[in-house]
Amino acid sequence: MLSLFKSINQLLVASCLVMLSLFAFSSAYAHGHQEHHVNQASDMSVINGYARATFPLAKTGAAYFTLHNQGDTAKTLIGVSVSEATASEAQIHTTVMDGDVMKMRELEDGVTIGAGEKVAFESGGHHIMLLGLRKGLVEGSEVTLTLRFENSDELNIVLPVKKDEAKSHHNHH
Ligand SMILES: [Cu+2]
Repeated sequence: MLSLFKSINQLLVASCLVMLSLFAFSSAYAHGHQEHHVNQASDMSVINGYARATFPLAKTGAAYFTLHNQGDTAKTLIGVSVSEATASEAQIHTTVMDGDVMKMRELEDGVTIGAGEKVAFESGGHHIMLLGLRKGLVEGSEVTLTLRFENSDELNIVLPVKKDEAKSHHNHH
């Protein structure tokens, strides 16, 4: 009788250990899963970003920056959103020549930044187009953008609104 009691006790201890290890395993799994969902595009840095100041009634504007992918895998920027207080929509654009005419086109497949590479979004090339501006873009204010990458990585950036330096510099000549 005593030996039976002893073995039941051992069984309980053993099953308790199994449950403990299962619990540890499942919480570790949940933790890893959670981290994947809040993944920030931390390998991506934004250099020299700004949005170009417009006149107050302007309905479209543009934002420029350079993306530097410091990670070891290529990343694709697939979309951009803009705070609703600023504009109704943001699109990834590129500039193409149609004969002698410069035209802008939406890049619906996004832009891939290779591992270790930099891609410039600049006047006359790729840029972020802001559509449906509420009050234009006032010099000295800020624009908040969310850059969305493949694998649900996101990067929030705050850009200053500035006069186009390249253009005003060019006007001096
Ligand atoms: Cu554009």
